[in-house]
Amino acid sequence: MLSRPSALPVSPSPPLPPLPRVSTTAGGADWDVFCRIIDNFGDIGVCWRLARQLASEHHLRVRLWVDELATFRLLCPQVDPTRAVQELQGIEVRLWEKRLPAVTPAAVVVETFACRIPEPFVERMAKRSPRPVWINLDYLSAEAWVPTCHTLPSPQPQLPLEKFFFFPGFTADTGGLLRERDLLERRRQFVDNAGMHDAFWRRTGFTRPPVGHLLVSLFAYDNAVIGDLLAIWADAGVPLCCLAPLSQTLPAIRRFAGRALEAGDTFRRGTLEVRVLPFLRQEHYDQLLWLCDVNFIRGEDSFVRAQWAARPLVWHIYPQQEGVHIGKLDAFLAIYCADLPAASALALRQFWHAWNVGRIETSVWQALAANLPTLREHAIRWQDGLAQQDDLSRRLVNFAGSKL
Ligand code: TRH
Repeated sequence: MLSRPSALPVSPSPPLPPLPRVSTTAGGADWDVFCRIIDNFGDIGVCWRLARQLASEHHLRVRLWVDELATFRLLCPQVDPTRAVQELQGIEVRLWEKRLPAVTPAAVVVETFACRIPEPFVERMAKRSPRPVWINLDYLSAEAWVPTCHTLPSPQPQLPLEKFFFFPGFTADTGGLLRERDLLERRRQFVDNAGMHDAFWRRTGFTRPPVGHLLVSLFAYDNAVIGDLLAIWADAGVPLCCLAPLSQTLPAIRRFAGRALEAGDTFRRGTLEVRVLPFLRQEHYDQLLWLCDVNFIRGEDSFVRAQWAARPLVWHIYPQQEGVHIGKLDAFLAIYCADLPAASALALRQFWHAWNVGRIETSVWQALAANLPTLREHAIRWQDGLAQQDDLSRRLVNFAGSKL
């Protein structure tokens, strides 16, 4: 069971005062988006990104319900965890409490990751005229069954409502991937602008890494082989700067360093330099991915962002019972490696498996490192291919529009 943000070494916030009650805008919302933060950041990472796109690119009045504001604030420091209703970047953010206020459901209601909207709200949806379009935004997967289930309706036995299942994916016959309209242009501008790089390093409390260092970002779940990999990098004889934002990797990094490291600290051994970064706001995390030569990412949202960064990536997939996640890992490797030269595909497969099953040999890292030039070109081609497709928010708006 993965540990929640409270495990992260973040300064304890003062006890929360009672929540003020304020009424909503009379006009209500066009879209309701429900987000339950199970564990980690992916749920809110995806929902906050979607809500902003629906508002800024599709000019919709969005009401985002979140059951845990403290975690939300880590990704978006403007969030005020003491407020039950607040306006953020044109979005009405509401604390999802046990009893929801009696608001009128929006024309489109998005339940994310099967977070189960409270019954009373669903009953109000059934009484609303016209009835809302009810969509469950599901988890991302590259598995072959996804296109066959995408947009399938599921009639609700007790209520005159249908819920549609909307699956993100990598192909035209799925829901696609979240990609802000200006994302690739923002990346292009950042990558070519040394001043913006310096601003990034200053913001993280570091100077620019020495030229010639391989820059590797490290965001993963707690993983028994983190120490082994750091040791391999320390003895590799190739200068490598590992940039680790605060996450579940920190305990293993501390064990390797043999001392307590905090955000802002640097640790060196052999040819390895480890920098512990603060947990970055979402748009700054993108910049880290754009700056690095290899990105270790996890879960769902950072996995997608690393693909838009067009750099070689290593995916630590969300562990599931009975190794189900390895099937999902292989499903993605099958499409990602399809046009890769055999040697590079083998190196990538072997390293991703080693990283996810927890056994890393020096030779497996050396093979991946030797294939980085090819993997770099491939990452650019892969991103180009994905960018030819409409993004998820566009497909979701079109789908909902077809049901309204
Ligand atoms: O945090 P995650 O492990 O979330 C997981 C996954 O989404 C998984 O699929 C889901 O089942 C589980 O939650 C419930 O990984 P993910 O999806 O990459 O989300 C991390 C978010 O945190 C992403 O939006 C990027 C953001 N982030 C920052 O904003 N700043 C940072 O410094 C870092 C490291 C991440």
